[in-house]
Amino acid sequence: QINTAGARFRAALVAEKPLQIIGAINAYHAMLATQSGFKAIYLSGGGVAAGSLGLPDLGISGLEDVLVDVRRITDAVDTPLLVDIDTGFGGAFNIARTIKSVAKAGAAAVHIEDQVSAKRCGHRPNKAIVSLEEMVDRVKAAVDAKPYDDFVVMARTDALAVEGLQSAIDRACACVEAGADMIFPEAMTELGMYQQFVEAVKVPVLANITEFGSTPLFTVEELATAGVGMVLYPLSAFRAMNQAALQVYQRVRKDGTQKHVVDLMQTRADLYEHLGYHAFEQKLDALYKK
Ligand code: PYR
Repeated sequence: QINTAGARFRAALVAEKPLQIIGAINAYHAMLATQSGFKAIYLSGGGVAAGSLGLPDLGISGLEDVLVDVRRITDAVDTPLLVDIDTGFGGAFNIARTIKSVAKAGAAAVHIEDQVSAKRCGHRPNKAIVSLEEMVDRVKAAVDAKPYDDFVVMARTDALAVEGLQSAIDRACACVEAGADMIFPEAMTELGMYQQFVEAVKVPVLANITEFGSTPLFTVEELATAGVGMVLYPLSAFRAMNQAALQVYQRVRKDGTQKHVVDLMQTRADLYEHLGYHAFEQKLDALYKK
């Protein structure tokens, strides 16, 4: 067992090329993802907003909201967790506090972006970004606040949609210069764009393969040819669970029974299996043996 979360994230990146990073909306999903073989997991800002708060991904949620979910996930699994910290939740000292708090809560890595604080989902229109200088200051504050060297600060740029590819690449290079460990070019529209980032930044590059967005659903094999280091699926399971939940709610309401949707459900036996329920029960029986 490698003893810091950041070191475990870096080891995963070496072990798997490109590294698949799968979104886990809560502690139980983190367990399911881990048991499915994923070597790294992700807490989406859009996911915290929608799933934990019932709010859109518009910079409404704050550090405490994210920390609650990070702690729950890292208490359940050792799988290294990448956390979306949006714009860092404020100025230099707020960013420092965010990094320290998220790392203390057990996260391995964060991504911090160059949108204005009243941010939008990366795959929606009308985004606005801060200047390159302001983004570099964010990265400097984040890197300076690292509690240990292996903690990963990833810089995300949303510039493609606002200023174009060259500006996005320039920003990424400036962030690496300022100490960013990895680069997340958001909302790419062509495979070749990733390759240009990879060649320019010389640090691992993440491709966000989110559904129903601006980026085609490139496969791991395709992204490997472009030299991408990490492939992110931020909300895939969340979208699927939402669809299943809505079907169950609507059918139970309409039919007066859940009989027609039982096939959509995880069985009690499977739930207990993935949770390790029986080990807890046996422990209890052993503790309080009569
Ligand atoms: C999100 O899922 O919220 C991202 O920013 C990728």
